[in-house]
Amino acid sequence: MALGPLWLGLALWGALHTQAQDSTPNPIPAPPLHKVPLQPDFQNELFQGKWYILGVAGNEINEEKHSQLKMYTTTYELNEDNSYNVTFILPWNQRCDPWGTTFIPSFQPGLFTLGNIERYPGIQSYTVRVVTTDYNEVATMFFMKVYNNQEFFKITLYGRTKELSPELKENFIGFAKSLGLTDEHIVFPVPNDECIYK
Ligand code: DBH
Ligand code: DBH
Repeated sequence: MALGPLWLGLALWGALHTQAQDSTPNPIPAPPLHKVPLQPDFQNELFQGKWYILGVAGNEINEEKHSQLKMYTTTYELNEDNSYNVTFILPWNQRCDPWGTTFIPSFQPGLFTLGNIERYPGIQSYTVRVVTTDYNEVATMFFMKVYNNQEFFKITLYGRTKELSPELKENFIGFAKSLGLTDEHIVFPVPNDECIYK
């Protein structure tokens, strides 16, 4: 049934967040948006395809809890109306759970909101910003959501391959810190071969 993976994904997503909420009663405040660049002249067609999630940092990310986070992939496919279908396969508990969502273009290229937001209980707003990308090697993304009146943000380092140079990782750490995040909020998912789209 088509709804199956989605609901499963949502349930897992919810579980992750409920867990995270407990540990972050006073999250680091979300940065003012002027500290978060936007990729100039964003080319939505070139951005399509598969990306590996090579780094994650955010005010809900906790090194202790997420240090074993497995690398996963996310795939962007452009629809005719310029929204993206975004699909993931999350490696959870020895299973690979596929799920997906839609990013709807917002008022500038490279800015998106989450489609069907009413399906995500407690999420009041969700925005996505392509911070920087060269399309064929690396991208940095910024996600911000308002959940039960609290602001949560995260940045992700995407790579077209499973490895990036140490320099690119250092840049990512530097960017995370410029947004007020500290080392314990930055994780580099563990490479693995499970659940990776071929
Ligand atoms: O790309 C991502 O990592 C991502 C995008 C949208 C994500 O982890 C998510 C929603 O939960
Ligand atoms: O997509 C997400 O799951 C997400 C987005 C922004 C998240 O988990 C977060 C901030 O902590």
